Amino acid sequence: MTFQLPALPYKEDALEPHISARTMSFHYGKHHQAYVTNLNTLIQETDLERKSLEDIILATAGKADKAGIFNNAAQVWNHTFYWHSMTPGGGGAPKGLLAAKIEKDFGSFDEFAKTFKQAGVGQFGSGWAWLVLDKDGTLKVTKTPNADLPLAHGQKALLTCDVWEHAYYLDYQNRRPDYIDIFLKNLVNWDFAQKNLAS
Ligand code: MN3
Repeated sequence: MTFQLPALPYKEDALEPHISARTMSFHYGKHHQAYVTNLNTLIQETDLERKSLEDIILATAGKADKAGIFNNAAQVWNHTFYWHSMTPGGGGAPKGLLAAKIEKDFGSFDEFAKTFKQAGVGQFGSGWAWLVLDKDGTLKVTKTPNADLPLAHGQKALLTCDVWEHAYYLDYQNRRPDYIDIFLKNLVNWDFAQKNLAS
């Protein structure tokens, strides 16, 4: 099996002015593509070659001698998930079941937003901020370093924000907190998170 770069769910300039077409062109066209290309090279003629992306991630998570494969497979998954976590005209508060569950598990939407921002700002170096459904059935905010992801910890991902510098540096330079504010205010795709919760 050869993995392909999945299509973006919108045009490269669709998230402007919040995320520029220039950032999208590098982030999607160069970074995401490189993870796909590297993964295909690394699994060639191994027993992972015919497995799904999720199975490759689960088979290599936590194995030091498979770190290269894990990192590239997880980054392919993470980026596809991140593109869908945003939508033109997104942001603000969710509605319906997800809104009720956020209120129940975090106390309020504002408390969730504060915790999510803290996770993204507080991730030292590269990584990801997540809204997940944990094993005990409650919603949690987590952060993971580098390529690590909820799937490797038995959690279901509902939403993610990429906090690697390549996600925001061209548009926000060192201002990661501003990028996360904009992500929450103008970009979050709550329909996608709701769909993930229901699946
Ligand atoms: Mn990235």
